[in-house]
Amino acid sequence: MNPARWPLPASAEATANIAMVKYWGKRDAALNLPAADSVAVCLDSFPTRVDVTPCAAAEDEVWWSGRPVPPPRIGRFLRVLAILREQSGCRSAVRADVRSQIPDAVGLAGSSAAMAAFALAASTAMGVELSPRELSITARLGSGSASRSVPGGFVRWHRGHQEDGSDSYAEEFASAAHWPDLRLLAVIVSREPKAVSSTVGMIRTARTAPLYPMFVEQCGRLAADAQAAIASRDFGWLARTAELSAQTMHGVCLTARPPILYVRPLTVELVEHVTELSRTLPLFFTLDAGPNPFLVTLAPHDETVAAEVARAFPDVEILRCGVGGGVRIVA
Ligand code: 2P0
Repeated sequence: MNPARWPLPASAEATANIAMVKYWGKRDAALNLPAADSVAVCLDSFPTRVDVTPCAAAEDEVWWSGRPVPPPRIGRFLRVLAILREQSGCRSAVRADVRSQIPDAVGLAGSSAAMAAFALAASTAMGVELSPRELSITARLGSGSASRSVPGGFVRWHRGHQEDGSDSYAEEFASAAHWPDLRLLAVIVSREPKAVSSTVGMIRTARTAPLYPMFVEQCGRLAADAQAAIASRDFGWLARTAELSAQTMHGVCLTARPPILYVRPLTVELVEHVTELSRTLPLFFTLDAGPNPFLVTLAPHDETVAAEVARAFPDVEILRCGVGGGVRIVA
């Protein structure tokens, strides 16, 4: 390799992924190694694009929706660039431009898509060829959940056991085509940025919540259940597993000190309404580190679910997605 050739311009796209079994807590904060396995579904819509270009400035630059990413957030991107530089020998600065179609900071996992696309665009720009597993690991170093936006489809992120994180990566266990009827609806009840970031929230929970060991203990079992439920397309089994994972994550957050409460009154009303609807429709909810639930259903019921939710909550916005994704280079 001739380092002087690099960097070259490169662009990549990825979509967010929504966990059915949640990642909440790290066994190593510096390497973003999770305390337990998690299982997620990658979305087919609302991609995030990252363009990496050579930069005349002395230092690397990262821009998000036309604005420079400030510290400490830029540190995640610089960490990934530092690892790639070790492998490429490329010393010149780069500029990365992130353009997300997901509303920013509303807890819809936009950072997972951005970091996955960034890892592919930056590694390509620097001439570093990574296997899918290595790319997932590189994205993980920027943000844990980004490891799951690399493969696409239905994915499991392995906790791994090595101290260096070399066995902690996400892989697809079923393609998007395996369950084409699965539909996800993001219900936006609030666009306020969350008060406690996921990174801070999970560290505080692990340190202070008395119920946290119970949460971690059940993750492995729930991940196995979710994977088996998806493999057999057993909607009811997936619904029970995913709701239990989300409920216990939020329950454990409540027992942290000071308590972490991501839901808002409207979230609670929505969850109650969805629970009522689920008596007659294939439907369940999941909740990430924010007030906006994701609803999961099967086509053709997504029309009915969206209409019922819009009727009961006329002010919420609903984004509809299927399963897809997988990071890719784009022109
Ligand atoms: C998940 N979340 O499994 C869980 C559920 C939020 C709630 O993964 O510190 O932004 O960058 O590794 O990846 C969000 O965590 O945290 C997340 P870092 P990340 O989807």
